[in-house]
Amino acid sequence: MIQVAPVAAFIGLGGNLGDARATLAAALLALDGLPETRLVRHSSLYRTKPVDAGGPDYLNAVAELATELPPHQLLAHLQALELQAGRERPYRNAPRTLDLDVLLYGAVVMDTPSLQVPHPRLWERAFALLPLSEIAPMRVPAAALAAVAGQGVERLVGAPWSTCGEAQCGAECQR
Ligand code: PH2
Ligand code: MG
Ligand code: MG
Repeated sequence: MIQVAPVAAFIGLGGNLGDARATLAAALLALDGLPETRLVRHSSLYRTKPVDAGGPDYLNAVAELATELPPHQLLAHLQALELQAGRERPYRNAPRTLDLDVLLYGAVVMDTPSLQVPHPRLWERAFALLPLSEIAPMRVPAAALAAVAGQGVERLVGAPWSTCGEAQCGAECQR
């Protein structure tokens, strides 16, 4: 039997069609249910202005997974979850019910036609960097945050948005 140590993978969640809050909350549970994978923690929910895109404001968040899935298998599962959530791709950056992006996969750097890690636009996007820095401050230099200031990203405080056990997390999800 091959033993594989789990890797910390950070997944960006986003959506701006339908009940995005409910869709993102369901996506967290679905991520926790992936094979060889556990949801470790997740960020608050953020309301964000569309970047390089039109349509309604987005809701965004970031989740940390501990996974033994290799990067491309993880990607395939994320794409299946997007489809299950009714994701359509009529044109680039079209409004969507659910977008699940691999932002970081451990310390892996890879550049393949279907998957680039770290996400190639991570460092330009406050809607990904702010929630990432909330749950993994060591992975986001202060200068990177400063570079994306003023992009119209609002952290939603108040009622818990997920049913994973811990509310505005940062703390490990208790499940
Ligand atoms: N995703 C995009 C393009 N623009 N803007 C916001 N605010 N949030 C997103 O998740 C987002 C976007 C392409 O994936
Ligand atoms: Mg995306
Ligand atoms: Mg995507």
